[in-house]
Amino acid sequence: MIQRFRFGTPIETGAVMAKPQIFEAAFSELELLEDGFSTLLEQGEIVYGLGETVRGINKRGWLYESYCADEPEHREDKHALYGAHNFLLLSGKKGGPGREKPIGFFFDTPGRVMFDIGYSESERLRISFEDFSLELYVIKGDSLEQIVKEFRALIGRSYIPPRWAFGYGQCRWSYPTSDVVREVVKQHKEAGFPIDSLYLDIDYMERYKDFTISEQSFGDFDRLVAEMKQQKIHLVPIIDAGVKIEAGYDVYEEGKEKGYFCKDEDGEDFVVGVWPGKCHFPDMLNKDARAWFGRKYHRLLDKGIDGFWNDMNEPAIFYSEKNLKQIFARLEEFKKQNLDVKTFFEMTGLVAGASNNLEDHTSFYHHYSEISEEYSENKIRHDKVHNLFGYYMTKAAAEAFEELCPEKRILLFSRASYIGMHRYGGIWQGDNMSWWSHLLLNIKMMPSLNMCGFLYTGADLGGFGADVTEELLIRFLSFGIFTPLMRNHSALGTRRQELYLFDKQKEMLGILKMRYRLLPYLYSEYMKAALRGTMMFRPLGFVYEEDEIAREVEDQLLLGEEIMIAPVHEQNRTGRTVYIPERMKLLRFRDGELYGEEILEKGYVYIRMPLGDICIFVREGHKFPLAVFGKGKDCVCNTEEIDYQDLELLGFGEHLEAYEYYMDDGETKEYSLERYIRQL
Ligand code: MIG
Repeated sequence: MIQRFRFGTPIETGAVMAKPQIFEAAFSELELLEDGFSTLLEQGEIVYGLGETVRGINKRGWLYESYCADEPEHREDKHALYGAHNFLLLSGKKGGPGREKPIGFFFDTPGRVMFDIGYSESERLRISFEDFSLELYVIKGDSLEQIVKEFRALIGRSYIPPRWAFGYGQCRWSYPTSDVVREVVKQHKEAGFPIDSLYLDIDYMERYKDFTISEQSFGDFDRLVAEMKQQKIHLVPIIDAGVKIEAGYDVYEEGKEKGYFCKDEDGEDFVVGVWPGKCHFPDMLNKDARAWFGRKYHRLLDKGIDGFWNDMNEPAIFYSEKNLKQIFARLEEFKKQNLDVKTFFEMTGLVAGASNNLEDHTSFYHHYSEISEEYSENKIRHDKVHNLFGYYMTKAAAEAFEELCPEKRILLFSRASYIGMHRYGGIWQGDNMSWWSHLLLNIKMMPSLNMCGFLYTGADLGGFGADVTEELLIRFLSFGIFTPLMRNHSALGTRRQELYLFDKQKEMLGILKMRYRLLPYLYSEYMKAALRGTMMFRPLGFVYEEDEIAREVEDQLLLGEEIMIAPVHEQNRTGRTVYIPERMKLLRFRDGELYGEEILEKGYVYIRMPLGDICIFVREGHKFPLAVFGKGKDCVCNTEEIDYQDLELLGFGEHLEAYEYYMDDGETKEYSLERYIRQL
């Protein structure tokens, strides 16, 4: 059951599909404060939710903030990452003194929200708003899953990518020329690695101008796309949020002429510095600007491109022209001074503080077409709607695709997001590091994101910043084979992490092979989760609600109804302790082949997992499908070569439930649970 309450004068966000009637009875689920809400948390009560954030699956014990941030340091002392996902799910201990049943809350507002989850007071949850205006949805149900399902029905069906987007993708900031792209693909093929996509980072553009192609480095772009297509490789270019200010650049000229850019106080186009130098932000909240920006993607679609990633759309700001002027003026003063401890750090802080400066957010404005009826004008200051920018940039692209190629699925994912955007695209988990702790973070984020509707997601495998090691890369891949987005990406200046550059290629190949064998299952699970509004990845506490140990396990996940995974996420380990929440069968794979089976009883058990082994734990009474690569081939090269019909089934138990296998054409939008599910 969903109850809707309204506080203040909420700004529309476009998160929910249809708003239920406002609930008339007095609001009593949370205590009302001047600037938000509060409630006591009982001992052992779990707080799930918040999607893309730092720390655990259980969000208790920290202060989180919903304010989309260009945050390259995903450390546990941070409060916000790129997304704003204001959904919480409280799960008390069965038979505990507090709330008898689980309860969900969606705080729908586009501005800043603070979630103090047992930080200031360990037994208290406090949610406060910079602007206490919101639509609040309270969701009650008997189980966590039921609540998630109702919430997901409220916010609408998750984005569905083309099936090829479940293949392995390789990225690097940057592959600087089309010949380098060719070479990277060639190397993968020669080493026998299956691969479906190659990502283009900012250097394919001419001076970082959106929707242009560098004549110098990618002059043969059309030929490149054609060649890649022949090899079944999809090229996926990046699109940035800022449009370069440059006379004669048509996107700039048009946007300026039509008034489609965000404005400063005086109504002038607001100037920010990002990659290309000085830029304007297209006003993604203005529907005409959005339609205009979205249609620009056709330039690349026309060239045969069928996937995009939207970056820097929190939006990230290196500096604003206005602030930079002030900084330079202050530096002139510093120049004349004898800098002491105070003034020296003031000076360095001044420059370092230029990026993503919050003052800049209060210096520009949107013309928000759908702001809500209560507002007499459409003009709104950016900070009030900050969390919608990336969402509406992605919506711009998705709506244009709907118009330009309505039949075809286009791959689309974004860095910034808000709930609602999950209908238009996926997200990648941003600039993580080649750190072991970030592999663990990746694991923990999956179910939290799934609750909020984000199903198509994954982290930069191997880690984006810092230097990877072979071992970390292998462990990242060993988990990454289960995530819908499986992309290896790394930053400029870090160690290269293309798989063919390492010694243990045999292990890596075996892991990738396993990904492709799992594809029918992963795709089927994805589609069912999208079409039914369920989660592909669940924390153990969702299923074993009464098992106190299971409720605390955060480095193992359930995938679908059938299997559990327990990745190694620490260095120099040849195995790990796994909590088995019910009798299960361990299946051990190497080189993509099953080579060991073991029945495990409930409880803790140490499992050997040497590099290259993939361990899958099957729940009793269940089975799941794997692709078979026969006909003289011990591996496939891409998602197209997989036989999605002739499958091997692996299960555990005497009486096996039929597996509901969903399989459609993977390209068009004719999804249908009735038509495409078969019982295996
Ligand atoms: O701040 O385009 O998260 O994936 O490689 C760097 C360069 C800008 C940030 C993205 C990252 C991408 C990088 N971009």
